Amino acid sequence: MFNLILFGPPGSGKGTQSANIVRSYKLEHISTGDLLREEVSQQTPLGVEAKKYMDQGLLVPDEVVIGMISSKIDERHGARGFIFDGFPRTAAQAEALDKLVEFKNTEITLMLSLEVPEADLIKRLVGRGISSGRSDDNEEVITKRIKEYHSKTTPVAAHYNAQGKLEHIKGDSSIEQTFKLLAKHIDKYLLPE
Ligand code: B4P
Repeated sequence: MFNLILFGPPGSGKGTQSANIVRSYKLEHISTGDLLREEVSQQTPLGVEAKKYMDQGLLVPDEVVIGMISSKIDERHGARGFIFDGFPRTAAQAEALDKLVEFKNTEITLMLSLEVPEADLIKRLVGRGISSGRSDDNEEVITKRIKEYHSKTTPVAAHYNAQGKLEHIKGDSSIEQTFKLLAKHIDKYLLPE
């Protein structure tokens, strides 16, 4: 199995590039952001709880997110591999993911980290906020999300770097160009279908 973590700050293009990767490599896509937004829109108890954090630009508590991921992996057994988009976002989530995949007799193959300057991130997310109406895409909340990323999420890259699995990708060129850079790394393990 090929299991990829697509990593990077808010607005770095994880969701955008996941769609391209899934199309080419037929991996199962697990996006904690999408799963949480789905829970919020359906007003489930989990969604009502998660919304309080998301609207403030804060991370949703680890136990909520980890439980959600575990059941999604189980639902899609027999997959060629997974792309984890927006997960793990804390050291505790990374440890939980390593255990989950080990339990399923597989492991994380690779982490690709999208690097984009902060000014570009803010510009992209403000733009997305205008077109999508997402409640966490206004300048005040975006600044908090980037702060949260630096304090809680960047240690996750060190975790996979220590395992020799981290690659940095320049993510500030066009969507097509960025995909080509990502594909170069994925092709070492898996060919497009
Ligand atoms: P996410 O849904 O993961 O979203 P994101 O980080 O904002 O965006 P992403 O990097 O996917 O950017 P995108 O491709 O859309 O998280 C939302 C919230 O959910 C978090 O703040 C948190 O509260 C919660 N959450 C999620 N996972 C969690 C976890 N594991 N633990 C705890 N809480 C969690 O791109 C952004 C914009 O840029 C788009 O408009 C796109 O069109 C544009 N764009 C992309 N690539 C571009 C390029 N190359 N050039 C120009 N524009 C580009």
